Amino acid sequence: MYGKLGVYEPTRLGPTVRVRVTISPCYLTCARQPVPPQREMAHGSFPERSRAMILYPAIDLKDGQVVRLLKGDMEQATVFNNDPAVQAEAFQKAGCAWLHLVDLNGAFAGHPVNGAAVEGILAATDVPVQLGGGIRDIATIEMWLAKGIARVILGTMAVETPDFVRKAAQTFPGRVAVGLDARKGRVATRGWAKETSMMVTDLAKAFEDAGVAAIIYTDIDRDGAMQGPNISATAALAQATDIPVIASGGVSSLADLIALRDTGMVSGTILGRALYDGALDLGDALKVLA
Ligand code: AMZ
Repeated sequence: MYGKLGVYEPTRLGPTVRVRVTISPCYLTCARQPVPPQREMAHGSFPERSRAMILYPAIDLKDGQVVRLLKGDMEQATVFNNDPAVQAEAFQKAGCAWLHLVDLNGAFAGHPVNGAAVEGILAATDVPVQLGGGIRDIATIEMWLAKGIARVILGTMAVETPDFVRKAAQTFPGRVAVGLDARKGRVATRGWAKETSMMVTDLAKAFEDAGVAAIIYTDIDRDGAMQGPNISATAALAQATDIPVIASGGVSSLADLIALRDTGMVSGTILGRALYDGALDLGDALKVLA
C-alpha cells in the first residue's frame, strides 16, 4: 500500500489469512506482515525526514501486564492495564499507525518472556508492531517476524555484538531497528542494568550503511519522568547519522511533540507514560502532527 507521498506504508492483513512462502526461511513471515515494512528503511533519504513524525504508543510488558517504569527501574513499575490486547486495541482505535512493544522481563532475561501477551496484541490489532526486549539471536528474530511482528528492536546485541545486528539487518531488510538507551550519552544494556562506556553517537555511526531501519534513542533519565524529551541530544544524534531516529523518553505534552517535529530531523517518537497518565491524548497528538 502506498501513501500520499508514494512511499510504501506497511499494513497487516487479518490474523486468519496465511500465505504460503517458498523462498528462504528468512522470509517465512506470517500474512499479517507479508511485505517487509519500509516506512523507515530508506535512511538517508530526505523525503523520510521531511514526512510527518510517526507516533508510537508504547506497551511495556512486565509479568503479562502493561506497565510503565520510572527510568527503567523494575521496582518502580505502575500497572496500567492487566490486558495488553485491550490496551493495544484502544491505541489502534485512537488512530495510531504503529505500536511499540517492549518485553521488559525479556530484556533482563535475555530471551522472550511475555510472548503470550505479544501474541495477544498481534491477534487483536492490525497495525504494524515493533518489538524489543530479549531478542538476542536470529532464531528469535525469525520467530517474531513469522508471528507478525513488523520490526524487531535490538538493544543489547547492538552494543555487545554489532556484527550480529549488521547480519540481521541484511537478512531481514527493513525489519531490524537498533535501540540505543543511554544515561548521559552512554549506552546501557541488559534491561538498562549494565552501564557501558559506549557513546550513543559513536555506536549509531557504526551502523551507518548497515541497513537498519531506525534507531530508537531513549534518554533513560527522562523515561517515565514526564519532564520532556532530550531534544538537543536527539537532534544531535539525528544530525550525526543518516539512519532515521525515533525519540523516546520524557515526551509529556503537545509542546514536546511540536518541539521534536520542529527539529526537522526526528522521524518519530515513542509515547509512554503521558498517554497512560492522561497528560496527552493520542488522538490530539496525532492531530497536531498530521
Ligand atoms: O525499561 C527498561 N529497563 C528497559 C527497556 N525499556 N530495558 C530494556 N528496554 C528496551 C529497550 C529496547 O527497546 O528500550 O528493551 C529493548 C532492548 O532489549 P534487548 O534485550 O535487546 O537489550
